Amino acid sequence: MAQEHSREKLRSSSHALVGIIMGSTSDWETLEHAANTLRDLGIPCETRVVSAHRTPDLLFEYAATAEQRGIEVIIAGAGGAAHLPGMTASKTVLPVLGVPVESKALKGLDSLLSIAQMPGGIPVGTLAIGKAGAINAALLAAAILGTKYPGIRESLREFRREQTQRVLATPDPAATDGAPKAGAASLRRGKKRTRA
Ligand code: RP5
Repeated sequence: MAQEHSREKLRSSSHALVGIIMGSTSDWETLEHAANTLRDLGIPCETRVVSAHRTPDLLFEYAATAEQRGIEVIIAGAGGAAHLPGMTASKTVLPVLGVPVESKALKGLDSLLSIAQMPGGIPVGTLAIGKAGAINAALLAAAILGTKYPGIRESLREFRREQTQRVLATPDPAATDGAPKAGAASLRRGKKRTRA
């Protein structure tokens, strides 16, 4: 009850605790998973397109003023020559979590390396490429905020509990699907199962 109350309080707060920025509107289909995850946890966030290459002055202004505007964690997603997370980190001491967007040409490997390979002294917490990275950036932001806000820590605990329950509720996907899978069929025929 107290937990629900603090989650509600956070939800109704207009002040964003997490800033989600991305290099292009084309990154939204990835970064929206971070925004949705934060929303589900009741964590207020703001979302902006801020490009390291196309709007460098805006990037500097955003990063330099985020702390005084009350932002406590920044999630920065970009693809290709993904300089947004690193340059943002260079202008603030707030934690910056980088999400490598899956690029067309190199499937996000370029984004991943651009974000992860920071020089010592300016850290960016780099997540996985694409949707999983966006979701995990939000969960990691929640974990960081949870050290200060007990309501967020409890929301995160609840998320984990529900996730575990969902997995345990479907121990055998073949049983719920109805249709026998190739693996099951070959077992019935007495064939050896091959390792994936
Ligand atoms: C990067 O270039 C953006 O983060 C985006 O992932 C990529 C392509 O941008 P668009 O050409 O789709 O605007 O800066």
